[in-house]
Amino acid sequence: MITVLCGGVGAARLLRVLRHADAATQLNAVVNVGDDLVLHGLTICPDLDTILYTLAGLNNDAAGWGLRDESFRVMDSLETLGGETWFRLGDRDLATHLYRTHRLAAGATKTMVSAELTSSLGVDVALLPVTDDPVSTVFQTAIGPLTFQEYFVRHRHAVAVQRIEVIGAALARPTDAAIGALERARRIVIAPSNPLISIDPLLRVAGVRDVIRRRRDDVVAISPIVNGTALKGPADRLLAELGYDVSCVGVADVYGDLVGTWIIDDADEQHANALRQRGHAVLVTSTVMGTPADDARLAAAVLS
Ligand code: FO1
Repeated sequence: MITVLCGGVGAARLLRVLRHADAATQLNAVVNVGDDLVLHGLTICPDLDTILYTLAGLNNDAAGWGLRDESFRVMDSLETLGGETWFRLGDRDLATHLYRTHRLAAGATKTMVSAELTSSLGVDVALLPVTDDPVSTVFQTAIGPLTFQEYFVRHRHAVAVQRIEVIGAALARPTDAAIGALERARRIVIAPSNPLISIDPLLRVAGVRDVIRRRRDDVVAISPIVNGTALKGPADRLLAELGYDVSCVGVADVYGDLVGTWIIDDADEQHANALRQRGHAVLVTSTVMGTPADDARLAAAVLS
């Protein structure tokens, strides 16, 4: 059993690579829910849905979110009515939000709904929200507080961030399923998601860091920063804005003493000693996913 701490796109791609490399191992995804939002009265869980769609083979790989072969007729009609369309909800994607919202209104938890959705779409990875309690990532910026999607989508993350808060995290409790997945896994993997806006919000849920720290020797993290840049999204700029080194070493400083082994890219070989001096083991390999050979190499590094 392997448990992966997940944000959105980077985690979804890693899970797809691991699933393809080893069909036998039970894979658990403990997923951030700080991106979640209620819009048009619908509860939307972007990180859970990105992983669900990617593992179901239904995702729009180029966009990094939503479904392939999608249409936006509802959004176009909503635009005509003068409704809110800055957060693009595809016609088929809406079915997921309608289903989840209906089930939550009936008293189901996000954990239960995630299990129903993975079952309906034939996904054999356990999709586990880190908590079923309300948490919300908020960015304190030069133009005032922004919710995650206001920052990421509405303002295209083109605004400087002074601080990141996760409202509700101190009162939130990790689910029993998430704790069980973290305690029973032979290995815990921190996916190459955005360390500050996807993984750290997940770690701030009360009790999660303690569970992971106890398992430090079995915790492996893949750096999302390669050669000073993020493969996707604003992770590199955010690290700089919040005073971290824009490298795998800066990411190691975000996670601190949770990580036993860092897997870094060949391009970052020169940082290996700094990581070892921080008490981490280091494995240098090709960490950029994309070709079958690279995917197999990364999977072998994570699984071995
Ligand atoms: N990202 C965008 O940049 N623009 C969008 O209009 C957008 C809509 C959207 C709808 C559903 C969903 O699950 C994700 C969506 N995303 C969109 C991505 C979203 O911002 C994610 O939170 C990020 O990918 C970070 O995980």
